[in-house]
Amino acid sequence: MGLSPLRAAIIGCATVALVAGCGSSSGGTSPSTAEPVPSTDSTAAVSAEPDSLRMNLSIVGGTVEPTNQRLDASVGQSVSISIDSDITDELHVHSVPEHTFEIEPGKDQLFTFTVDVPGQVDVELHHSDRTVATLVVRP
Ligand SMILES: [Cu+2]
Repeated sequence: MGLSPLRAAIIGCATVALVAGCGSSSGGTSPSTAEPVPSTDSTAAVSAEPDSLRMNLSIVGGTVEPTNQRLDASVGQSVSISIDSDITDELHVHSVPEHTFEIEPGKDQLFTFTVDVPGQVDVELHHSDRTVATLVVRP
């Protein structure tokens, strides 16, 4: 008899409050300088826009670096996370709608998403159980 493939319930906290995060995230607001953001109409184009946020993340030897980053972003801005990892993990972006990316062992895995709803967005590693960053997304 064949076992039906175990489809792990990786939904995670998808059913929990969307923006709240899986774990408790540190709150607090920091005064941010208002910077002029050029408005762009096109959101569909996959291009290397200058107006994009990029961060690097490494998961090596059980250590995640960095963690608990606080990043300012704007609605519609593209956010790229480049990951070096020696394990599989799941990157979960608590935006609305949320994004989930499967991380494989390997270097320079680039995951890109945009956030369309302002607010705080936690970016988490579900297997490592770490909060990588909190995006503060402005309208
Ligand atoms: Cu999550």
